[in-house]
Amino acid sequence: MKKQLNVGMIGAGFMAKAHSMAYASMPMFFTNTEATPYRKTIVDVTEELAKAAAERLGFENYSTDWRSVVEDPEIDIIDIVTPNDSHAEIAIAAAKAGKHIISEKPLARNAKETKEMLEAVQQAKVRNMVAFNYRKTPAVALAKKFIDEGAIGKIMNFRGTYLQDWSADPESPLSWRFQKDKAGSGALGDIGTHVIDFAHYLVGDIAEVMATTQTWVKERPIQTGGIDSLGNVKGGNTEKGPVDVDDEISTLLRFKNGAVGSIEATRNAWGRHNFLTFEIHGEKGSLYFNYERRDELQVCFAEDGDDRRGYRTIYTGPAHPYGEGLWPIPGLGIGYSETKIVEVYHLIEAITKNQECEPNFLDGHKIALVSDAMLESAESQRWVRVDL
Ligand code: SOE
Repeated sequence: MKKQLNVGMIGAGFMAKAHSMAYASMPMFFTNTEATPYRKTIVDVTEELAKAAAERLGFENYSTDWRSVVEDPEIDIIDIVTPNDSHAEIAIAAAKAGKHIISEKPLARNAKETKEMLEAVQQAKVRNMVAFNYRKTPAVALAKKFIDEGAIGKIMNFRGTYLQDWSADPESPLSWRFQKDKAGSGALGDIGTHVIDFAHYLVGDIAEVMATTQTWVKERPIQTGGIDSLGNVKGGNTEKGPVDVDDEISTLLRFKNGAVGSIEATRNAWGRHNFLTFEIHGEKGSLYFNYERRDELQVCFAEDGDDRRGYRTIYTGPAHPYGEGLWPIPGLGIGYSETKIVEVYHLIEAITKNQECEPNFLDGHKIALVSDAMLESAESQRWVRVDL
């Protein structure tokens, strides 16, 4: 019988669904683990909501008191899927209670909070992971493998975008994602941080940034009911409230290793749904990835002859990262779920093998430092050094 690691999940929205699905499915995909996750207790704000979440997402127990779940000796892992303003408080309490932690991204609202979280997990010596799941896409991990093998040589340029359109409609409600005190920032924290994670994972630490931000829709209908409405909810509230975060950010980058690049993020790009991309140019070749075609990595190797050099497409499958657990032939295709399943697999492996999680709270903290520098640069309209 495998060891069972009990999960206490704090929050019961969109990400709770994604994480619960991954806990349930991971043992069916990755059969070689020493332990399996068990959905023990879930927390929501009212008894009725918590009970419904437990039934829907397959948890044994439910609660309205996250502190009692964090203190529960039967719980091994605290999974934080609440809005950004509560990540720090929950993670610090969980670390003090000796629990391993996975937190949704961004790790917190700013680097002051992420620093405190990092210190807490380091002091408590608990495993800690931040859920930048897109680096768990096989094609992205394949890009990392090629870079580490030197297949494209020294990197010169990283060009990353994350474009969505669910908030382009001005009637899309004022959820917590548009409020600075709850979210920390707008498109930057919500989706731009995924691209910063790609940049750090694939190229190296960002040293300096020059950014500009825009808030296109300055007020939105106040959200009624639920905690996280993405997109237009027909027949919603007519009363409006102010948006005090960025809708869009465009940034130039200088990396510590000399590479340069750019990042753009917006949730107001009509026609772009989850257009998360990178193009990386090295001295010996280039790599291109677009999550909207997530099974593919485009590669161009300079050493190919003049008459055949050009981008070609590698369709990921069993020969590529995570292929041992995912589907047995290329072409069956992966989705958002599989990135979350690989994430849980790595969390369980890190806990049982006593290894660092990737990405961990240190990575989440570095991303927060870069994000803070971007906001400072947008304010001052100058290059800002990242204080890593
Ligand atoms: C909303 O923009 C969102 O749910 C992000 O918060 C997630 O991180 C992203 O993966 C999908 O879009």
